[in-house]
Amino acid sequence: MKIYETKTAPNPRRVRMFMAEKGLLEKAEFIQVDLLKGENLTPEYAARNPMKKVPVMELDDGTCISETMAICRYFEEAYPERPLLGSGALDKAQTEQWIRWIEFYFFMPTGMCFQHTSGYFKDRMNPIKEWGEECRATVEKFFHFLNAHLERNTFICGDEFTAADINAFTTIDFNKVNNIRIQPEQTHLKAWYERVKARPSAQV
Ligand SMILES: N[C@@H](CCC(=O)N[C@@H](CS)C(=O)NCC(=O)O)C(=O)O
Repeated sequence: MKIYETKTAPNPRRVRMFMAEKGLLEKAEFIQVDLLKGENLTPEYAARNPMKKVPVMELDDGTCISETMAICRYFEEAYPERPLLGSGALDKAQTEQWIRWIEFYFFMPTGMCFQHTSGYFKDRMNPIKEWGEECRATVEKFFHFLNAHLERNTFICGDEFTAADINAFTTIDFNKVNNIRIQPEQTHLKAWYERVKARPSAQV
């Protein structure tokens, strides 16, 4: 199996961390795609993922799956132990709810803030600084929301570490590029962040 990815990009990191938690990193060959050079924009790459994004998982028979959570879903079904997307109907629904909240209201504005304020992809999009700043405010609000939630919870979905923690943790780390960091008064968020950072999977 191959994973096409970019070591510094946040979506591939979500997949690597998910795989590390399940002890699957050895199963894949990781192939680096240079986004700045546009290696993801070639017809050859588009044949793997017409959306031209990383990560992409390519199975040995050539089947390609893109979208971070679709790749994680594959690993969850193929290697159920230990579950990272919930166990049982209610738990799975709650985990999915958090994954979607984090993806839509935290990860997306984080990416928009980066892309629209840094001009990183200005060769392929039209950055709108005001939109980037609007997204920054949304991200900062979510830091507060998570801090309040984590006052009562060890992990995002309660007692068990899940992919929701992976997604929130990698989003917080990526926010360094936006110069958004955990604030001193966000003590619950900071304590949770340190708990997740101590896991070996946080190093990959
Ligand atoms: N919804 C996709 C998003 C993938 C994505 O946006 N990847 C970024 C890197 S984190 C990318 O490939 N950007 C390259 C570009 O936009 O040209 C997922 O969840 O995997």
